[in-house]
Amino acid sequence: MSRAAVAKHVAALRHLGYGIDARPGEGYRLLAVPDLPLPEEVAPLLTSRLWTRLEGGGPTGSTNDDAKALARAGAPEGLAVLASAQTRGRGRLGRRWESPPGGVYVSVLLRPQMSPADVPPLALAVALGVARGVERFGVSPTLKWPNDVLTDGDKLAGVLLETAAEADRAEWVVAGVGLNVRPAGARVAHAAYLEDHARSSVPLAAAAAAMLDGVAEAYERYLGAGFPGIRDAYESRSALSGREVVVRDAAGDVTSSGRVAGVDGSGRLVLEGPGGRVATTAGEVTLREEGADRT
Ligand code: BT5
Repeated sequence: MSRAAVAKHVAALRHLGYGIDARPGEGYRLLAVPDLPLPEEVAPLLTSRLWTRLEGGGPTGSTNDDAKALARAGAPEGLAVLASAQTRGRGRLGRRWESPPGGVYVSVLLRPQMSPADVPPLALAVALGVARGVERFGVSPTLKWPNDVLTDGDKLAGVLLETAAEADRAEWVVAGVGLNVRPAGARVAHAAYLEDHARSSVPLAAAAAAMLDGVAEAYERYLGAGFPGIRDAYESRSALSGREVVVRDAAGDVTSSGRVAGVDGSGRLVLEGPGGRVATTAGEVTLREEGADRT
């Protein structure tokens, strides 16, 4: 490599936030690595082979939008778009996902060979994967059906699944995860932060890699054995088991209520109510003993 080429790469790395000392006649010295989920930092930490292409790492609008554009352009399964902050982070049903610096925002592109009906439980698999991934930092998250990862009842991470399907086959699935690692300034209401519960500080690249490895493992188990393959792992972390809950639809109307008996082999939430057992495929769950404003 020519000197000019090296200088160009060094300039690009400095632009990303790397601290690099240059001494004429001696060479370069790496002084500081930016605390960002940059592909260059995340890739060496990954153990899963699923993630073959990492993109982004800085601020963006929404990693789900970025990944969806790449999905439509034909990108293969195994793409992951990373961001350090988002200006248009989205939750489900048009809700906002607060995405300040100090969090990790990731969207992965999956192309599972499955019918569209088998796609929604993937949100549970992804949430489980995130929980298992961050357990390596000494945290023990719980799962709130369908897509929340909690610690002490507050939301550590959320999952947003978006998909395109043909009549009998999913074409692509973009699974977006927002994970709060540490607060940057004001705390988000009812948010939990990984570093508040971890053994030590967590670099954002390490958080991203843990999440990606966890998601890959849960996804592969779901592909291999369906929801029954991850059901025990999901149930053992469920924050809802045995709790009295109310389920509402997108319009806010109550669709069912009762005591949570568990999650069935299709990933549905099973409630025991006055009229017997009811399985729910979608909805917003609120604990009865909490205020209705808690998610
Ligand atoms: C979710 O929605 O939990 C899915 C969040 C997915 C975000 C990721 S980030 C990467 C990718 N790119 C995107 O644009 N999105 C995905 P939902 O279940 O609808 O929860 C949304 C609710 O969570 C909001 O209405 C708030 O009450 C709360 N909330 C917003 N930001 C939060 C945060 N940072 N931490 C905890 N709770 C938050």
